[in-house]
Amino acid sequence: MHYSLLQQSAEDFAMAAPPSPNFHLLSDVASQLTAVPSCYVRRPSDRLDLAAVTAPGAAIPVIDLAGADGPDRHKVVAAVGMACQTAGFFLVKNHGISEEVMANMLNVSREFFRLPPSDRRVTYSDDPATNPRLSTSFYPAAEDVRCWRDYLRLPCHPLDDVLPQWPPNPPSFRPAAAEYAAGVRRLAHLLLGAISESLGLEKTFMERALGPLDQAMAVNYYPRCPQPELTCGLPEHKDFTVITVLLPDGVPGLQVLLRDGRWVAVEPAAGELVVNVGDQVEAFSNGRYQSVLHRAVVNNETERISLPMFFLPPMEAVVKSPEKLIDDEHPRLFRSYRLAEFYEKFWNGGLRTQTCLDLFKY
Ligand SMILES: O=C(O)CCC(=O)C(=O)O
Repeated sequence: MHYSLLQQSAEDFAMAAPPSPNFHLLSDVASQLTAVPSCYVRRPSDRLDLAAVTAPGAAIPVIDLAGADGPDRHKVVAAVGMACQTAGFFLVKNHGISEEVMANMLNVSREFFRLPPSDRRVTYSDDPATNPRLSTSFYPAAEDVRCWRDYLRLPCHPLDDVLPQWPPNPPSFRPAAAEYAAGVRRLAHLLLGAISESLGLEKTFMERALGPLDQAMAVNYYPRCPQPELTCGLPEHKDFTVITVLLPDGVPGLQVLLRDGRWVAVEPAAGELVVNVGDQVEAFSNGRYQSVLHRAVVNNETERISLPMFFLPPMEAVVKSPEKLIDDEHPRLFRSYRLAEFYEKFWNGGLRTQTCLDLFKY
């Protein structure tokens, strides 16, 4: 199948009807491509100016969470509040997830994308409502140009209910992913407590107001790309989450837009996780903390894997900034909405809706 696919022209590649559930996957053909098919080529005006990207540095703060439950908690809370207010992205260390658990998660993700298509046994779907799903690009139905990415999307909560739906192969996938997902959930509670306190609210206020957190992971797989300057792993976008916690594999690729308009590369040290504020914290905090544009670039040397864990309010939650955060200097910025409404608008806009939250502004 792959040979006939490669003999097709680039246009055929874009337009052909799927003869099998795995037809669409870039990872099945990328290693045999010597040029980027036209369906992945961005318009010249949309191509990324990679030479203008600032090298990683102090712009993305590193927060040591070791003291989060001790007498120095106020320092951790202040650092988290400052990071949310400035970059909107930060790195965390001493976060409670062991290097072994993170390495196992990365290994099983790599192994998953190396399985022959017939062994992946997960439903291929372009429908964001299908979970788990193995898919490609971002949302092919709403895109003119595809992203150089495949991904596996896994619901992660409640673990006992969702685990039987996860891929059975490789056999170590489920135990490794379950241990990692449970660890990141503990970290998310810690971070939301710190964010809530940094806004002058009780530690549990934000989580109680938003409802029991939903949790889903993406296993992003960006194959090596023969012409990375023509395409993009994921174009700039904001996350519709409360927060996102991303496990990197050490290959550079994540870039974040700073408040001063510069793009900066994010390159965490070994063991660090990347955290970012999503649209729901922006709405809840009445704009004090803002969701930030970020993107993933690809390269012509090696594949890259990234594992964002998305934390969301439940679909029926009403997202609304509390009265305590509204005053004459901070008038209410967003109308309240149900998460389900936000979710639908986000996916229908594809990544072209970089700022879905604008649709809810007064
Ligand atoms: O791959 C990355 O570093 C970024 C991933 C991302 O932004 C996403 O999956 O939404």
